[in-house]
Amino acid sequence: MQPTPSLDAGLSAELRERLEALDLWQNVRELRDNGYTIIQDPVAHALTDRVRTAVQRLAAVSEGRNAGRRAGLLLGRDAVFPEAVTVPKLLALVEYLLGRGALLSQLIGTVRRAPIEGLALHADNSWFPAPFPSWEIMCTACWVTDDFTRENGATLIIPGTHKHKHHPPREVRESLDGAIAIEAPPGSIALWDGSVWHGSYPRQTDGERVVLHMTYTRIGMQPIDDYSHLDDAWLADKDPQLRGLLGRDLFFHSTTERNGSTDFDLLMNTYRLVHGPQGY
Ligand SMILES: O=C(O)CCC(=O)C(=O)O
Ligand SMILES: [Fe+2]
Repeated sequence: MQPTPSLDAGLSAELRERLEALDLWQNVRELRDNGYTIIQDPVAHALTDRVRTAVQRLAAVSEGRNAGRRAGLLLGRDAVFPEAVTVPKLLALVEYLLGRGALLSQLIGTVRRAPIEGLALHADNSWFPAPFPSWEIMCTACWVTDDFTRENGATLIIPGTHKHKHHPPREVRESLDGAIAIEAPPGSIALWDGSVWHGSYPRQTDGERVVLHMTYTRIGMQPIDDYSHLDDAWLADKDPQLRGLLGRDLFFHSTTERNGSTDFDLLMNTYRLVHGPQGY
């Protein structure tokens, strides 16, 4: 058995200070021990009504097993989304899980109404074959815009299963042994790593369950959404952290037949993003 790592093992001084200032050590402990946590950030609470309305407005009927309404590729589709993906407590915990320079991977909205079946148990590392590495590849944050309770179709999760480092086996997918509901009021952001096993309960109550799902991935991985249509003019009046979240100044794909190599300035910028301004 590996000893339980200390909470701040391997974290940069800058991140430790940010986690301290934002009062996030309990959330860090929960991520380490359970694979998920619930974030209460005043910035998120202030945006929640706009997040809910925007997802409801944009969500269209989708076909298939998990029928319900969905909206995708959301970042440029309402002014609230660029604000939503940079909530300070969320970004600090994303850095705790994924390291410096993490990328936005996917932004979708879902609207679920009874009767609707729950989501099957899975780990979000869906695009990565097991075994999962000891570090997290990606993480998912779900913005709760109405009460998350079991009857309302909350996310279900099996705490601690991120330590198995593989996809959930069939027996557990069927038994849901150890599953609990993530109970949380509107304005909460439930954050889990890519390894923990989760799904959702069927919704049994009236009204709409509206969730914004925000996925981030470690630098060097392939994001799911392609936001290349959001240009520098779109970015100009946004939080500068968005450039980083969109991987705008990375050296990937910079080799051409002409230059025969990667772009040196972008390469150095990528190094700084990964290793911090002082290098390593
Ligand atoms: O909708 C839910 O409760 C869970 C969705 C989910 O599995 C995810 O966003 O990764
Ligand atoms: Fe998931």
